[in-house]
Amino acid sequence: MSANAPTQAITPQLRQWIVEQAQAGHAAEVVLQAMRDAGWEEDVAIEALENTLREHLEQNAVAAGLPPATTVPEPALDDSPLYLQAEDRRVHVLSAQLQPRIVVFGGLLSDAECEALIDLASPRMARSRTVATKTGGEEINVDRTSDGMFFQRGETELIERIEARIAALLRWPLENGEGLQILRYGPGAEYKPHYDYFDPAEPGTPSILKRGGQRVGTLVMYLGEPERGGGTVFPDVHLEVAPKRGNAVFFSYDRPHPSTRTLHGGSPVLAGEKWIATKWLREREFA
Ligand code: PD2
Ligand code: ZN
Repeated sequence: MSANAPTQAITPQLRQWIVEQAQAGHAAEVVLQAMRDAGWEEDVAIEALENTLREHLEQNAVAAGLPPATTVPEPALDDSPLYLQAEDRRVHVLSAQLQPRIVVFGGLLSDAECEALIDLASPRMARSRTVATKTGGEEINVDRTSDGMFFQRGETELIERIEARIAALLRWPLENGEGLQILRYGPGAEYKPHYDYFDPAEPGTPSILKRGGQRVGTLVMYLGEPERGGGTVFPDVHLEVAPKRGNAVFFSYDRPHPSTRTLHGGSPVLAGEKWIATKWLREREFA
């Protein structure tokens, strides 16, 4: 747009026209070309299209009874970079998909960092507990046969460094992260498919949400490779991520609802031991 061109206004009539075009099944490219032909600046037209359709979908979702969408962590992938500089480390972008948002990173952690985390956690491992959504307390969960522990946020210099790296990579405040959770899966151990957000229908959820609000994203970092098995699976999209040491899988969910298609699990370890560190990200400061 030239400096002194009048800003083109996105009127209610234009929004309605855009929604009608989408409902009639016209592709975004076709609608965009029609707007260009009518004299709309390209960047204004794209923004109007994107915003209008996003708002329209959100209105439909809420009208259909879904919880409202919220802002989620998001790495800077707009111009398809092969690497992202995350504070002190250059991280590889190995794969990215939009819906659901799932990104696989390579080399987020060094081998030495993975080993150090395992060594720090080992003496403190106990059979995994998950938040008991019925009461807001903790419980042993039969769906998770791994052992685990939580670090405090910033507990050691190493953890502080990794947390700062994650905050930069995912562009999400460090303070909104839960403490790192370490899990160890031996042969046969698994984590059955589940959602990481707290189910709004469970009676314990309101008390959990007082501290930091909903979970909106998960980063699973692989610290120790099993020999076979132990991939992270996303059944709704038929994806399995290999648990390669130093790599990580990130996914986000903008509302606590299965429509996010973020059902995921840790498949059974078939041989060897799998170690992971999970960073769950909340909407607000997790104090
Ligand atoms: O170990 C995994 O791959 C896994 C699978 C599902 C981890 C988590 N969820 C988690 O930590 O939330
Ligand atoms: Zn999970």
